[in-house]
Amino acid sequence: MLFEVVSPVTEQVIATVDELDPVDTERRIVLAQKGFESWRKVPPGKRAELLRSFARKVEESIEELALIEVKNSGHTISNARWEANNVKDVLYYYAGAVERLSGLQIPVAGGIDVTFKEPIGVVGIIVPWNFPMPIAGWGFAPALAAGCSVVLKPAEITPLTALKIAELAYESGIPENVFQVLTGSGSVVGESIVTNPLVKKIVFTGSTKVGVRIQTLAAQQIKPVTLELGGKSANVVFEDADLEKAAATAPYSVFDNAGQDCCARSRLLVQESVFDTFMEYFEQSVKSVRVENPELESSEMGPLISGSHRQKVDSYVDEENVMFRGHCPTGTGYWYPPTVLRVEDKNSKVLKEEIFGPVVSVQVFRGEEEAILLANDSEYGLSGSIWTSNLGRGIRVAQGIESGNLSINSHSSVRYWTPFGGYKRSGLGRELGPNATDAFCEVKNVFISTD
Ligand code: TAP
Repeated sequence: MLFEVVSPVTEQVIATVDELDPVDTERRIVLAQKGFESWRKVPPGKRAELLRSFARKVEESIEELALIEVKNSGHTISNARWEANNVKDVLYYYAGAVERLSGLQIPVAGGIDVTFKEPIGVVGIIVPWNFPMPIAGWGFAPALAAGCSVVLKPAEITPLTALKIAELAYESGIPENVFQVLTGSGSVVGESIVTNPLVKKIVFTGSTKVGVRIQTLAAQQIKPVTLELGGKSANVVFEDADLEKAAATAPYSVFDNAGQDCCARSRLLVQESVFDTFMEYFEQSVKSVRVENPELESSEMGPLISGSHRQKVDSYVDEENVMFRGHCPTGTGYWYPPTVLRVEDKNSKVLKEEIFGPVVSVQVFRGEEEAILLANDSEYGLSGSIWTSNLGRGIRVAQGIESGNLSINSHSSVRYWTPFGGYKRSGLGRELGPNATDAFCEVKNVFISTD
């Protein structure tokens, strides 16, 4: 069976891709197990060299990968280049980790203890449609470095860059069956991966609803899971902040990737004393966001991923609450304008649910304590920003907010050198950073008697 892939820019079919069934999936997982048995024995120096070779292949293909993503996902060309570069970067970074993977030697009574870090086995990596390249790379680069084989399932609507990356892996010399892409739906291919006993670890990025389902299924086999789930992050602006800078960058913290970003700061909290001044600056910057054909170098925001997703985003927007809007094209493409809402009801679903589109709601706070209370008034805890010129306040507020990734005077969320993940219903476990390979290793403890 084949399924069609549609471009959100042209609304045209741009590719047809294999739709695997449970039997195909099982067969590919058996091959991945064979791949694992040989890959785990590849000496560390050689494994590192193969990962560097894979990274070089990605590096040579940045433009091609970026253009595929623009067409398949509607990402702007500049973002798509960043995403392809990020895959290259994590491959180089974790190639460097291969030769540093080591256990401990522990003195104990009657002998010594040594610990070995052993690769866990076949790893299933299930990724969403919003950032197909980097999210896949954050899973497969450390997994391969640890000596695991990988079955990667992209979202059915955005499989094209994953398929290209699999080709590059093969051309770079990564042995057959060690890195495979399994295309098809989540309910069929995704669940077959999660429930297959040969798959020893799941890395899932996606909605909290599906994350709960995956954790429940994995629990039947006591299978470890890393979950990277939804978000509803706060952007907190204090009166002592550089208001112009905070307002000029705020649109990119929420409208980047058309708001289809788990780290989007979709709740803007502004201190009452500077509310009017800040909102004036913010309106100017929202209206200047260039929403246009994502292939253009000048484009800052492309369309939403699909017509049905646009309908869902729009269902959250009550015209009475709209403070102002940016511009977007009309006609072909799933366009939606950057939209700013003022919502008074703290229990409104606009403030509670992840809209996953270019929509931000604005709230007012009086002091630090209220800012923290409002920021934490969410079931999610993934990301967020704090704007202040008082570093002590910035740190106090960062300590008070329940979230896995915060930035002070910045909208940065992801740096591959540092751990990334969520509090509360935003996830379980951490990706990236120096310890990411540990999630793909078992620790074996061996006691050696000296008697
Ligand atoms: P989901 O609908 O949850 O889908 C994510 C992936 O899971 C897709 O590949 C999907 O396949 C697959 N899937 C669906 N049902 C499954 C099942 N029963 N068993 C196994 N796999 C299944 O999310 P989405 O709509 O693609 O992505 C948006 C969500 O991802 C948002 O909530 C966003 O916040 C979250 N997200 C989180 C992060 C981090 S790092 N925390 C990053 C990006 C996105 P098909 O789509 O092919 O059916």
